[in-house]
Amino acid sequence: MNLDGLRPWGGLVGGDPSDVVVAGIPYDGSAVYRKGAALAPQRIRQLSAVMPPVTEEGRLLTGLHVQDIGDLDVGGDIEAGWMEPMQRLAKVPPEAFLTVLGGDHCTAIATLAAQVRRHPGLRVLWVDAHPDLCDFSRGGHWTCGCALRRALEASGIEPSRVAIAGGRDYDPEELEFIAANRMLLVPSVEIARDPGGAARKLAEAVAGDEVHISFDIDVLDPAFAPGTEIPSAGGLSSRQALDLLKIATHSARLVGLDIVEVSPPFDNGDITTLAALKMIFEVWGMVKAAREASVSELRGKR
Ligand SMILES: [Mn+2]
Repeated sequence: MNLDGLRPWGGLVGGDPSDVVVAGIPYDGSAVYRKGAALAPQRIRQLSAVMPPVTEEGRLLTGLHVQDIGDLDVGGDIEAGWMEPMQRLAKVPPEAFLTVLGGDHCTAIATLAAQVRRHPGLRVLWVDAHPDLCDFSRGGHWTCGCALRRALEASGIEPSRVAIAGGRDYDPEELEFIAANRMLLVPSVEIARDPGGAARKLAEAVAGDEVHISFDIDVLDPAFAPGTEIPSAGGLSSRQALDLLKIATHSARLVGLDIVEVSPPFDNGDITTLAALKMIFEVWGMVKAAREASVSELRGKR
């Protein structure tokens, strides 16, 4: 792909203060099936140059100050290494919308622990084919199947403050944990059968609160996102995922997004990386629209 003359992030450049802060966590040591997600931050950044600074609804993103602070190192082992990147992310001013590029889903341990420090009342929308709620999975406590379970422990976020969207592959232990902790699970099949109803159910769960979206690209059907550690059939189209995010977070205050499990070595013509970028740019559009609305509301009150 010829990227000559194009600038990263659609040319949206940083400023003080920043509206958006981007960081990468190039770690895939928790992947048990296929590694490759460590290469995602670099590829996502490279291809961010092809994105126009305009949303799909024609809203301009120009004027959005995006600051990319580069990659954070967790070392060779997330169990020993999540604390350092967490502390760096926690220093990002709470007014900035945090965008983290994984890495496998265990990078969310650092991301969510930082987010709850920045936003103590945080709720999480975990968008994923898998709940990642195993205590022990595929030979370890810190493998991808345990990502959310470890993230809850590391962050102290109550399980009931997490809503899971797009699930379709479960270990029995995960369903028990979801039931025992009264977590909301809206499976892929429910989203496919009744997209509006499923999105509204999620919207009710997060309305009025600060919300972080943890977006595992494997929530998309492998037809839309083949470049991932473990493709799972029966997933969402990218269209369904975009609509779901928009409706589900409409009455919430978005404070962060992490996109994980993009695996460039298994991608096909970069369609998975470009799908991840579409999600990022549309979410930024939602953030910008919400900020502009609150500014004009303030002006109206004056
Ligand atoms: Mn996951």
